[in-house]
Amino acid sequence: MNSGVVSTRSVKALEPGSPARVRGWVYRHRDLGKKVFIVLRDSEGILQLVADPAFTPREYVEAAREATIESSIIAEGVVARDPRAPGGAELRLRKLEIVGLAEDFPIKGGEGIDYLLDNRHLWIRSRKLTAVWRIRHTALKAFREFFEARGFWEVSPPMLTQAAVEGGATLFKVDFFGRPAYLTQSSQFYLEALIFSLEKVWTLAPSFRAERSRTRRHLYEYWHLEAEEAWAGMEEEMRLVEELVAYTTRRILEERLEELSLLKRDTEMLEASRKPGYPRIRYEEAIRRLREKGLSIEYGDDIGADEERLLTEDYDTPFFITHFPLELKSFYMKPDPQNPREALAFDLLAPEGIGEIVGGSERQEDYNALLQQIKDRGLNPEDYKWYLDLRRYGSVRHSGFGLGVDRYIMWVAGLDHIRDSIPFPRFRDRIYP
Ligand code: NSS
Repeated sequence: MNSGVVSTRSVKALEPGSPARVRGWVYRHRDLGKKVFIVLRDSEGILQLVADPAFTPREYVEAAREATIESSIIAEGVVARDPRAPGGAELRLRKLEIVGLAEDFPIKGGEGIDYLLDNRHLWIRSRKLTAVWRIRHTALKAFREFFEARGFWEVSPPMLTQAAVEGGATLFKVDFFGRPAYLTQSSQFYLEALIFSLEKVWTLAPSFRAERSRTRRHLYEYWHLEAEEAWAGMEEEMRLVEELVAYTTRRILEERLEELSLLKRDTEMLEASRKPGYPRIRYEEAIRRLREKGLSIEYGDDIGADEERLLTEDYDTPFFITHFPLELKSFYMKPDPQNPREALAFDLLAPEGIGEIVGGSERQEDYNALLQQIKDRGLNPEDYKWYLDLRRYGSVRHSGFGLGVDRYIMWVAGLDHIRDSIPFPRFRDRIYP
């Protein structure tokens, strides 16, 4: 099947004069009359191919001439050094087979965003987006390595649910055989149920939020990395989060430097985030800083995207905000015994204007207290019956968090908009491909 095909990357490691066979898609095409230059793209990169009557049989020079942009081809030739070629090497063609001749490719450069989104299924071939998918792959791999090394169990919770985790306003309703069901906002409650047997669990799954606000960091469907630990308090959970983020960032710096450079990502900024020990400030302190920066914000006000952006000016690495007023956070969080007006909750904000990438907390593990918290929020305890049950049978202190994978990728890859962190983003009020 492979029949001696090598990648564009490995061709560059071959000695000049070596024969090589490659395959991929026509990325650039230049017809100079006598000679034809093709830049071939495969999953590893690009390589210049040269068809020249001086060394290429006539029929293959013609095939090279006819190979349109995005045609799939298989080519054979001899490796030569050429400082003008991308990567310093080229392949002098002996043979070229067009596998699938492409029609006039609808993306030529310079198109508007709506046109590009309509053609997302073709746009995702771009080198820039391909670099993002490769970075994303390494992040997903690192998440799994991290949890595996720490003895966490990977579990598979459902996406169709009965009740809100993070407030009713952003629920997507589904017709479940005539009864309402919802697309999950978070797998947290199911993870909480699983800690009573597995103790430390994690999952990577989609979450859905019908967000009213259209911002460059919100998707309707996003990938959520969530973990939950029995016997752990907020402090241990924050350490786990920073170690996860530092580890993953380090892996990406080790494996994906080429992709980061193709994206023109300033990696010096990322270097600072390789190690855990990220700064921590309390909500109170965040409000004080925002006031110093000239905002008219009070204790008790929400810290939204704009405020977060201002706070990120003070740091080069991710940093935590902790101890939010209870009413700003979800009903299931545990109040701080030192100051019961504040929740044992934390957010991790990424620098460079990105803002919140992780939300986590210690959970209320006491049955009566949780029931009261549900009632205080005007929620119906009936909807949370099974969740309350978890507090009736061997309840323990426990904590967990959720990391927005797409937001994390947006930060690491230095993207302007979250839509480019994922191949087929769900982010406007219509579904593109
Ligand atoms: O709402 S969160 O802050 N927290 C939870 O859902 C908890 N139930 C998680 C847990 O403790 N198991 O969402 C967590 C993260 C948040 O920090 C963002 O990074 C991301 O999920 N998030 C989003 N990413 C992209 N688009 C949207 N709309 C979005 N909403 C949250």
